[in-house]
Amino acid sequence: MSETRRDSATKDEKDQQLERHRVDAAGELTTSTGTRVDDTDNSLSAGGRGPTLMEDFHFREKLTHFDHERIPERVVHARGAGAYGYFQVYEPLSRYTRAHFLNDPSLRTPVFVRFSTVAGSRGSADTVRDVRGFATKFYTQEGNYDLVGNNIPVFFIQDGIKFPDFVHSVKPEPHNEIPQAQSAHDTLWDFVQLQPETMHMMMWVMSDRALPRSYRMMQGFGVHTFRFVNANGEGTFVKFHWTPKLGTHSLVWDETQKIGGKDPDYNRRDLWDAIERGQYPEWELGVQLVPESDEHRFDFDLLDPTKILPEEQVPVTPIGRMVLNRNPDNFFAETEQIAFHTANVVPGIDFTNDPLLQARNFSYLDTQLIRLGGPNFQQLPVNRPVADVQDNQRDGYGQHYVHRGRTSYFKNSLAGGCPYLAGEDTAFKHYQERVDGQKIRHRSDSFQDHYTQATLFYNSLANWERAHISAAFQFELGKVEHRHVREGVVAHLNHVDHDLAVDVANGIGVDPPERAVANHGRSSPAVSQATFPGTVYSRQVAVLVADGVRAAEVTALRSALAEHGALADVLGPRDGTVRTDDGSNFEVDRAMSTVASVLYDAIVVPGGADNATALSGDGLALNFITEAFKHHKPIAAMNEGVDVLGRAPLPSLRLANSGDDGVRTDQGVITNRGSDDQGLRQTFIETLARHRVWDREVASVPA
Ligand code: HDE
Repeated sequence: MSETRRDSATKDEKDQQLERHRVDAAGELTTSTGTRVDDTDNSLSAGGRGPTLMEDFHFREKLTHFDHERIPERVVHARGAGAYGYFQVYEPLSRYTRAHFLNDPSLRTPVFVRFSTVAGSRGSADTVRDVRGFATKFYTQEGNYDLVGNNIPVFFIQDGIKFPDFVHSVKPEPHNEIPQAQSAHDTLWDFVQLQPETMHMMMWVMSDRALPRSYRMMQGFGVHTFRFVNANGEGTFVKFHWTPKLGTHSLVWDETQKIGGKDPDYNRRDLWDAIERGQYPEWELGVQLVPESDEHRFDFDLLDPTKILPEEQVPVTPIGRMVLNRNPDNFFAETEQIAFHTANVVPGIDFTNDPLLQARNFSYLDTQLIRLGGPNFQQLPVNRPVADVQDNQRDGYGQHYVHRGRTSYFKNSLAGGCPYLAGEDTAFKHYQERVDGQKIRHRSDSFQDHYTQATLFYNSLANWERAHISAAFQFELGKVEHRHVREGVVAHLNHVDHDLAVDVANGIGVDPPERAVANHGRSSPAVSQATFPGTVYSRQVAVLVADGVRAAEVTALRSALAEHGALADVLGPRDGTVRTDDGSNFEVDRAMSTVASVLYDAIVVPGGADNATALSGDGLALNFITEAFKHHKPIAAMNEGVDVLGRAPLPSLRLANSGDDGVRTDQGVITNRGSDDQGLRQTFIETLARHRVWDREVASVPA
């Protein structure tokens, strides 16, 4: 059955609940109390040129409401985008957890997911270097469960009491509020150099993980070790992993910065468009399970959120699948007002003593009280559980329920004892962990190793991934004004990997350090993005055309891509049509000047003699090709189109020559002259599926 947005047959419980709150524009204009309004353009005044009268209640209401339209943005994760969908478990997990939604494979639990950047304001660009939030609200029949994760499996700090310090350091600096949504500034790196527990996370943030190609192409992690609890009250440690069906893929740094200007909504738009097209993003949920008895089996502390549990030690078991298939109707009402809280749990899922998680369990509720203006934010449509709510909470700003009766206390006899206490089988039961200790302010010794896993991460990466990390450190530290801060970070890097530290030091003009420790040589290949499978599904290809294009080549390419779910945008010198080589008209999708190479995954130049001549003299078209090459994107050219590549400032490549009949591929540049169009299309699609051509030599390309 197709999963269309408004097909009532497929409406899940959450969608049906929201339906009661949806409002469509219709009928006559009114005030907010329903009085009909026949003029909303002219305020009531004493004469045509006289003062506005207080009596104009419509004017006052309109302006007053407008004046109050903004709420505080989230203190972190202010910029985001979200969508609805469902989660379905594969097999019952009763051995580990009693959570109902993880035990009934026939059940589709409605979800809302909000993706976000962390440091930037609500209006900042999507493609900045940053961690991405990946927060999922499961509207389960036992209440809302929030899995509030990130796309990086570790965190900057170990104890939540450091969170304000960390966030103050990464946010724009307080004296001039510069820079927006950037980590490349003195205060962040000063924090880092004085807080070595950040080093593992900083390696991830300097990696390509911080530049996702799409929200649909990033992993998600619960970060903390949580606890599953089964019906017998037995606990199992659990780490959550979301794995995207499309693979995990990133942009390149230069590209992200250009997209920031060309389309600051790049990731938001991508998510929205994919869902509108019916190309629903999908993730598999996996878990790493550790028996309680193995708590101390590892050379790091399971409670330390700056550590991963390497997949090679404890494999990830897939347990279910999530599909996002419906865009919100209203950004503010839904995506902005959704309120996540790590302490929103259901029976069968519990916390551990991870000190970061413990702090979060305080902070998220607290933050919603100020952000959403009072204690009734759970009544906002997007936040309402589909499970029945029977609390004795009353009153407060924006109370929406009309509670009837005389009682709002427990115990009562006047309302027949309702609501009464839940039974053993339905109530949340806190895991009965034995705790005893002295009250101390002291970080456990088991939290003190800050470098081993930073090195492990670095060792696990492909050469191109490592090169990106080094370049990122050089860029970021190159913006830092204080020399001692640069030196401090290099000193920590020297404990991660000496060669990396030397490379970075040389790039930022500080003295390369002496070798401090030997690299332990261990790795965890699962963390490398080079290991992720790819697909062309939903990839965007730009086809550059001008008058004289051989339209048959474009049409054949477009249908070959469509067969695999990829999209071709035909870009012309102007909107409308171009003439083809046989004199007919061919419709273009967009004018080349309204988009940019950075918004596409690959570029194709079709043949046609006049087409090639026109594109060869078009600086914009040549810029598309040059930038795409610089950003490691597949490029294909057919017949005369091959000549256009020769006009772009690329390194010398083995391109198809006239008289050749066959496909040539050199560094992901695929060309043919002659009849083997199908071979070209196939090679192009295979190359596109690999996302980028990382072994390409791009240093000399001026873009
Ligand atoms: Fe958050 N975090 N956080 N965080 N966080 C918030 O809650 C906080 C942490 C994460 O799309 C805030 O509603 C503290 C880790 C996401 O609405 C706030 C600490 C992880 C989102 C808050 C952390 C996250 C938030 C701001 C350290 C990954 C966006 C607005 C103890 C596992 C949720 C809000 C959304 C948002 C506090 C650390 C992820 C202030 C105190 C670790 C995805 O409550």
